[in-house]
Amino acid sequence: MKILVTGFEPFNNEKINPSEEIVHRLKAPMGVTLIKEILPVEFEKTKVCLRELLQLHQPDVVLSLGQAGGREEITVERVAININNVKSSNGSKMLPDNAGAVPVDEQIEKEGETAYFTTLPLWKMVEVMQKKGISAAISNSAGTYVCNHVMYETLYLAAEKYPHVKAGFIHVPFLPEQIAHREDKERVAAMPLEDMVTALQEVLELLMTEYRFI
Ligand code: PCA
Repeated sequence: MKILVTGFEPFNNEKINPSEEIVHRLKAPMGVTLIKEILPVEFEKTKVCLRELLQLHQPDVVLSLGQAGGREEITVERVAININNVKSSNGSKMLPDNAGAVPVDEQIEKEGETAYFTTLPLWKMVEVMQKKGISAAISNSAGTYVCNHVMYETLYLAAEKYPHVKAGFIHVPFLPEQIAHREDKERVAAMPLEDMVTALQEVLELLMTEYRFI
């Protein structure tokens, strides 16, 4: 079986994105062809990239990873919504993507569903990480930025064109070095890279056992 695992380049003035570091370190479980890709933090480009990647590799499973700075746990996303929006919830800030795009409340796919649920086994994924002693939880919102966009697009493509493809998204916290220089570092969560890699390697092994016969 084939698993496509994606991470992201850095964004929002960071020099590093933990999701990219994790992807580089993951190993293919036995019997799995693991394809690794680092995506740009750009709404438009990721849409094109995902179409090309699914067409080219024909994966059975797509697992995408991204940074959710401030979260304490590794979080498995339940749902992706049909909205691109860079405005913060109280409207006070905008975070342009790495190409400078600033969509506000734009639909991702005119013909798409309002939302898609992950087709990966949420609770089992959380449990295998917790069993390794790593903080993990379900998240009920992937936000409205590029991560939600990537999760939505993948599930949209799966629903429309690749019905056998299982797909989902995992957000990871900051790395310790990302918060070391911050004044509020006492209050911002971080997790060592080693733990994140251990957790995600467990998730890959789980996905292999869940889907090896499809
Ligand atoms: N996190 C952002 C986009 C890229 C990333 O790593 C997000 O949560 O949308």
